[in-house]
Amino acid sequence: MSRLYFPISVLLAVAAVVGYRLYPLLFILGLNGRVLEPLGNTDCITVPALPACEKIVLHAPTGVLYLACSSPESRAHWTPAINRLNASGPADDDFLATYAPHTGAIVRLVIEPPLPGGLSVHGMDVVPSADDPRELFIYAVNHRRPADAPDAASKIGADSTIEVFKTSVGSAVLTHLHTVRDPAIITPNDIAGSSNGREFFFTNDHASKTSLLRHLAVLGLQAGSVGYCDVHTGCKIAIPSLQGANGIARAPNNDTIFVGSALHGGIYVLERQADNALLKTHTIATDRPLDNLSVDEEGVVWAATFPYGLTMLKHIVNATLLSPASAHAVVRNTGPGSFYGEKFRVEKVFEDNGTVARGTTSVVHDAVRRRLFLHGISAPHLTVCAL
Ligand SMILES: *[C@@H]1O[C@H](CO)[C@@H](O)[C@H](O)[C@H]1NC(C)=O
Ligand SMILES: CC(=O)N[C@H]1CO[C@H](CO)[C@@H](O)[C@@H]1O
Repeated sequence: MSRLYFPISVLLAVAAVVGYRLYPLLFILGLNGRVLEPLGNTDCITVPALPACEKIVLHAPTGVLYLACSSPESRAHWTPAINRLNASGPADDDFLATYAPHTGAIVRLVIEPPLPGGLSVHGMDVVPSADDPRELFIYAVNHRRPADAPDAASKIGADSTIEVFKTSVGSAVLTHLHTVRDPAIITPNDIAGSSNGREFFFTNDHASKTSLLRHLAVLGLQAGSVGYCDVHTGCKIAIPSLQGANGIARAPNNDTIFVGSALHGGIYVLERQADNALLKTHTIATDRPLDNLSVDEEGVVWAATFPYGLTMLKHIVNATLLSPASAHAVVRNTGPGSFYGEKFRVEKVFEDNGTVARGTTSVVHDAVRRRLFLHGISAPHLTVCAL
């Protein structure tokens, strides 16, 4: 009896542990029986001249959008965040651009002087200068292909840097100021810049560029982090061990930083300390994994969310696959619930099966002009919706 009892209890324990690890996996992959509910997707236009823009940032005073774009073909070969490391894939023709929604004008920004190692974009931030708000600092992740050993890219990963540019409102020229390369910049994903053109926080989506453990991140065996850099004094890890660290955005107070988890869902709320370390004060729960974050003029956090994570992963390498998209708004709760610890309220504001907005990784809200912009790492077009 007890001899039989022992293996059964062991089996039950193993099943419980596997189940505990597996449920989040089903949730991440969107295999937990979620049904799509189209929302906010009827009054939209698409802009196919701007494909594969992983990150979009609104210049709130003018309503102009800044975009970090590529091509779906290039993303299929070279997307270090998901281990696509074929450095001899299509030549990198990544670019930064602006889009003026009121005229439809698109401008490809010219980098001066050109970057010797080329540009392979991912996350980005655009911040008006504290000295003169008509001047803008642009901070962009650059996943350079390794220059000395392009054949070894799949083993050593990308030679990732963060580039700092200066431009002015309405200008088509980006003046290159700094290339920041540092051991703390491991697998940079997204950036929250500052108004001095010198300091920024960024997420590392993993803890190594290439390794077996990376592939087991989904089981919690490898986490990302947030780093901090000052172009004069260097970089450091501001907070280690954040599962699925992905999009990063700064609250209007500048000291609260939000980081989205592309793995287990949820938004980490971090507070900046005097030494630029970050302290986690909250985690806002969400019902699905999420990606890039932005904060609008009213302090509402907007998140690109993934109804079906697995379809999303397949879509990055096969852009024609309809990957459904959703967006959520996170509002600071000032009602009675806040007293009991519900500091934030999460509301779904957009959902679509992938025809209007496909594989969305970045969502931006223009609170003044009531527009919602959606774009995705391998999406065929920008989507602009009236809200
Ligand atoms: C996608 O959803 C729209 C309604 O939002 C519907 O008209 C269309 O048929 C759907 N397409 C697919 C491929 O499911
Ligand atoms: C900055 C940025 O765009 N980050 C993420 C957006 O979404 C894609 C898809 O998951 C991620 O790979 C990016 O790292």
